[in-house]
Amino acid sequence: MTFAGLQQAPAAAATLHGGWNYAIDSFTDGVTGTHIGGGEFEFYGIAIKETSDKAYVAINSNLSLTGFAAPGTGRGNVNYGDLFFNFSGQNFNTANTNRSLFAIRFAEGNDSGVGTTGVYSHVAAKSVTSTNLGFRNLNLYNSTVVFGGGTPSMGDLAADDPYFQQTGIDTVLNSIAVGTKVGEINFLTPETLSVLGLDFAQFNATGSQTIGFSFDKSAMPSGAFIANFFAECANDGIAIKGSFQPGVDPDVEAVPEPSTVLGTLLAFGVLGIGKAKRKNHRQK
Ligand SMILES: [Ca+2]
Ligand SMILES: [Ca+2]
Ligand SMILES: [Ca+2]
Repeated sequence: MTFAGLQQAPAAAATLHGGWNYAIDSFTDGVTGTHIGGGEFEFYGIAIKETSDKAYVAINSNLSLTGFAAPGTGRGNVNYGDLFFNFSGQNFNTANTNRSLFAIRFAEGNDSGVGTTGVYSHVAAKSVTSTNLGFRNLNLYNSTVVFGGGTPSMGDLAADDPYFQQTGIDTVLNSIAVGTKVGEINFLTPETLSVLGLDFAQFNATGSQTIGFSFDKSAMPSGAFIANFFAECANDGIAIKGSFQPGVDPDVEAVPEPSTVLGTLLAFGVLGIGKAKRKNHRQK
């Protein structure tokens, strides 16, 4: 039985497909000026995949990695905020107070408090909405979307989920204030993402931009997490529930004692040269 007029959110829970864990956002909760839904700030989805040692993140959205040019805003553009990972099981503000958040700065031109793109631990988060023509809190954002005929969502979380503070002044903590750099990120082309099995279109997530990058899982803990990011203006946001298996650190795994390496190399070297010489002699 269906109810006419009752609009269903695109996806209510994390969805696994082809090794990617997807969170699909509302397609009608991006705010661009007075326009609601489908504009410059519409986020469609985020997906995360892991191998034994790498994690992959992909974002489908209408916002380019250079941001939305807007004179007078922080660094002259309204960009992506930073991508936060919370393994603590606590809500965002508590994890932030405890400095247990991890975060990734992936937009080089944004207002992040850390100097370079990469993975950070012991992160303290800040709000940059006021310097990016944005919403002072999520409650105002949600009401604006509803008033404009859209359906607000936070991907795997409801729009008003208490995981995030909903009210107050400048409470959308969307940017890294400080953190300790623990890893680099490597950007991936849409072609590489496609080879890795990424397919947002199966969920009708067809934003103009697909952004992807990888990082070493050794930079983060294993276990369940909630990850999220907002636009710097909080004109859209999305969260995903996921988990990482314990990583296999390739550097630790395959490094025998130096003396053993030297001995092995010498042994193989001598034997190898001997064989090659004998072979050459026979061929001549
Ligand atoms: Ca959206
Ligand atoms: Ca900015
Ligand atoms: Ca959203």
